[in-house]
Amino acid sequence: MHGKVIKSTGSVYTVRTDSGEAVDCKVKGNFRLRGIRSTNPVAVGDGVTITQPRDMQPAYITEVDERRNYIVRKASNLSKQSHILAANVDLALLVVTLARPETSTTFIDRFLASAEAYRVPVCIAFNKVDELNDEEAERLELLCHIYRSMDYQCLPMSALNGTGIEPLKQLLQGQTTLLAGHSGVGKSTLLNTLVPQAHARTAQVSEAHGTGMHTTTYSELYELPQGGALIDIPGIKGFGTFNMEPEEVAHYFRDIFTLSRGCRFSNCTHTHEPGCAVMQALEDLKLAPSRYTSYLSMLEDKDEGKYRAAF
Ligand SMILES: Nc1nc2c(ncn2[C@@H]2O[C@H](COP(=O)(O)OP(=O)(O)OP(=O)(O)O)[C@@H](O)[C@H]2O)c(=O)[nH]1
Ligand SMILES: [Mg+2]
Ligand SMILES: [Zn+2]
Repeated sequence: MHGKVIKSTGSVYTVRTDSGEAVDCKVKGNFRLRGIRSTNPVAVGDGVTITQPRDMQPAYITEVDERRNYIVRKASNLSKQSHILAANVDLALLVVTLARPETSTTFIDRFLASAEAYRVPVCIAFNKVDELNDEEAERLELLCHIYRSMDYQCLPMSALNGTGIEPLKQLLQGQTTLLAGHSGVGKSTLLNTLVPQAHARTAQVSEAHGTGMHTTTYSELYELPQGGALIDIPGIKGFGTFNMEPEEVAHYFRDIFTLSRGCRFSNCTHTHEPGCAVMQALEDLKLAPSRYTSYLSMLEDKDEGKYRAAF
């Protein structure tokens, strides 16, 4: 039987078969996909073949279709393994908040670079705009300017008062979209706004630390009423890089990549070389310092061969 994975708890995968039935499946311990070292061999969004024995035995996933794309993060600090967040997505909606919790530009930039590497388009949703003070509102303007100038769509929004929800609905129509971001930024709240029957659990961020409570603990795909689907996942702490050569990192920073055409050396790493157009742009205030900092943090990751959270 063939179907699509619509929910993953890490050990049990719910598959919606092509005939519309939901079947809980397991994966055999020795199941591995060629070329991907990941902690989860199967992810929400995967097309799969399953066998369903008759005698009350659990159903098993026996094969995973080739993926159109997928998006990964490192499984944990210091881990060399990756964790596949979702497969076969049309769009990643990176939900960020400037405060409570704070999403750092390093996190945003690492996510963007990783998505670029895996060819997943990203829209940045700046949620909780109803809560911003004047200083934070100014920062929002600045960040939207930075990311729009490299052609990333930015949507200021509030899942609570409805700001930006209409344009978001239009953007999501007919697409399979991954909701990504830190714990507590409002991913499940947005899901509930767009798919009222989802009834996903949400929880207030911690008063003491201003951080999320890791409320969503599994990944699940929900059909949108207007066509398309949303994949809600647990909050992401940090974002590492994989299998990237130092020269390659710059390819996934759109602004730095464009500037690098002006560098004297084609293998310039933009760290110390003479005639570096990227460092010149930084000096001339034509490149956002936060972008350069994020770029360096990804390069460093590479040098040390291990993951280092920047927050
Ligand atoms: N003020 C304000 N609060 C919001 C908004 N969106 C969500 N929240 C609140 O933020 C808190 C966290 O929301 P969740 O939807 O649980 O966050 P999440 O991203 O799903 O978090 P995890 O499941 O832990 O990854 C809840 O108390 C929501 O009510 C918003 O636009 N404005
Ligand atoms: Mg959630
Ligand atoms: Zn350079």
